[in-house]
Amino acid sequence: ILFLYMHLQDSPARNGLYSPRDGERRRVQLQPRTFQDSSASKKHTEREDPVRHGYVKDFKHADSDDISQLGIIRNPEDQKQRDEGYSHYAFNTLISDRLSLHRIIPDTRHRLCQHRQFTGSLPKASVVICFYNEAWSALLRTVWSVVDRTPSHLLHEIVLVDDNSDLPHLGEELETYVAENLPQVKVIRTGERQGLIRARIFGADHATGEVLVFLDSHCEVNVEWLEPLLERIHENQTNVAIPIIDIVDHDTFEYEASPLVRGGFNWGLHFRWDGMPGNMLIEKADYVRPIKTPTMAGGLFAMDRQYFIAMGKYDPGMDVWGGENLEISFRIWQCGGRLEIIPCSRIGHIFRKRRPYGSPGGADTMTRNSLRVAMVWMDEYKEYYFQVRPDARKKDFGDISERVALRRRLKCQPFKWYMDNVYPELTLPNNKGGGGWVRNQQIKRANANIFRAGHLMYHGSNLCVTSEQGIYDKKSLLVLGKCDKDEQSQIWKETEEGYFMLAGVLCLDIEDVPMGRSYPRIMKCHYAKGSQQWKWKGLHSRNLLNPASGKCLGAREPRAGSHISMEICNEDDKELQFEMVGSTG
Ligand code: UD2
Ligand code: MN
Repeated sequence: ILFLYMHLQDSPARNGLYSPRDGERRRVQLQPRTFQDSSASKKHTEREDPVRHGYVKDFKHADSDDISQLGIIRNPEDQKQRDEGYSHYAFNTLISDRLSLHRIIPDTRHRLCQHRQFTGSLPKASVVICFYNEAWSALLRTVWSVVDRTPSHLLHEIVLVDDNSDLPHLGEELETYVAENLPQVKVIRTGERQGLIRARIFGADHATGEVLVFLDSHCEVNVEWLEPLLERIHENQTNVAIPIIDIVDHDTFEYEASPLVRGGFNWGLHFRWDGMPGNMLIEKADYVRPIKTPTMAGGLFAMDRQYFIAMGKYDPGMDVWGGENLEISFRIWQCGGRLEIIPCSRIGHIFRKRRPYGSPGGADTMTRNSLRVAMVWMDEYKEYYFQVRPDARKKDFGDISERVALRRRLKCQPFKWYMDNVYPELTLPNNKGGGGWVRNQQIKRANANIFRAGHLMYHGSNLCVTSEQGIYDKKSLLVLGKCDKDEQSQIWKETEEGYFMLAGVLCLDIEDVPMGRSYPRIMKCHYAKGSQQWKWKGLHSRNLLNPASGKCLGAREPRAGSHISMEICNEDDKELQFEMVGSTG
């Protein structure tokens, strides 16, 4: 690999590709491949099959309704491909490579979204996709899904921005493939690793469509994904439109609908999903209307290009990953725009368990970037960030004078305005009473109709019910973990109907074991009661009952790391006592 890397660095073809000053599409002179017997060239032929034939040899129906076979390991080579895929890309590339680049995915939109008419005068979009060392099949499936599911009169172009990847297939092979198959696509290269934030600025600078749409390099857009986004921007140039982000399972590649959730953040300045306040979803039509959201996850959104420029693009002082999503969210709201989730637009995204790349020099870019957000946009509220992250106080965040000047020039609102008008649900850390977490019982009275959210705490301990594998991993079991208010895999939303959603994404459920001990786990929410419905048992007791199984949540060993299990309910049993200790109403 090192050899290939050095080879690529030296290769004239590579150096002759697009640099930041040279974004125009042009054909690259082809160099003979010199790594003929490497596995890369072998994969090359395999990779081409899905495009030409719709599936890879031996796997005849690689569409979403029949992907269960695709993970089968037939020989040591398959095993190797799978293992290497996980280590390079953090998802199952064995399946991704076998799956059609044109696979059909379930239409996850609400019924009311179907058969809608759009005005004929929607603006055209430039779709900007930045990538760094992305898997071939995931990148190309992203591109093809856009080509396949976007009316050509709305697709101005697709701009693929290579952020100086060092994998061989993303070099001239990609260039050739695009030249032969994808006339809508232009490939540009940053020439030096910029990180996703500057790579997006670079991509936007080379785009010429009326509207910019940003996508990650491992997405699949769904039916009629673009029209509702464009419609909203067409109505008002200062609307920034966000799709619902569906989940493409990183292990199985199943495509799953996400529930309707909004973007929020916590005082550690981490993005989080918030359940919808109950009063926002009353009529059926509420599930399809634009929904105002305090923040965006970051990766997928549409924005008028001139507006993007006028609003100061992104903060170019931010490196690699993190923070830019809150920065652009605060900026849009505080400077007169509007951030909305458009429920009729759905895009699948592979949520990986870990990020498969680092930053140059291994720097903690998230903290540095968050500091810039705090210093430029948050006024006195930045103190709450420092309360949660005292270590950040002494860290370097570079020069922010241009962003401060931008804020002044755009005459933006103070952060307090944002808190009061856009995100009043966010409570301050340690507020009132100073005792850390507020007991949920009190919150419930104040907001009788709204779900409650917070930690599901092992009664009287400092241990909280925690997902073992993060918030997106379907089937993850639960363990006791030290309570941490920034830990998304501990934040449960209890809805009125008795569903417990972890970070607003997956639902508390139980394993389907007919006899013997069973364990709770998190699963896709189906909202059909059954094993996903829970009930606090008795008046004063704190047993959490799962009526479908007749059992209660329990922890056999009251120590961090031990698994939560389902036990015979017993209101006096200490090991079965839990309570909600919450933050927001
Ligand atoms: C989320 C966002 C992501 C970004 C990030 C915070 C979604 C679905 N994803 O994390 O878009 O806002 O939060 O910063 O909302 N990339 C580069 N150069 C780099 C590193 C990454 O071009 O140095 C590309 C990468 O290949 C990918 C995109 O940037 O296409 C986003 O990166 P990610 O997928 O690792 O971020 P994710 O989804 O964990
Ligand atoms: Mn991503």
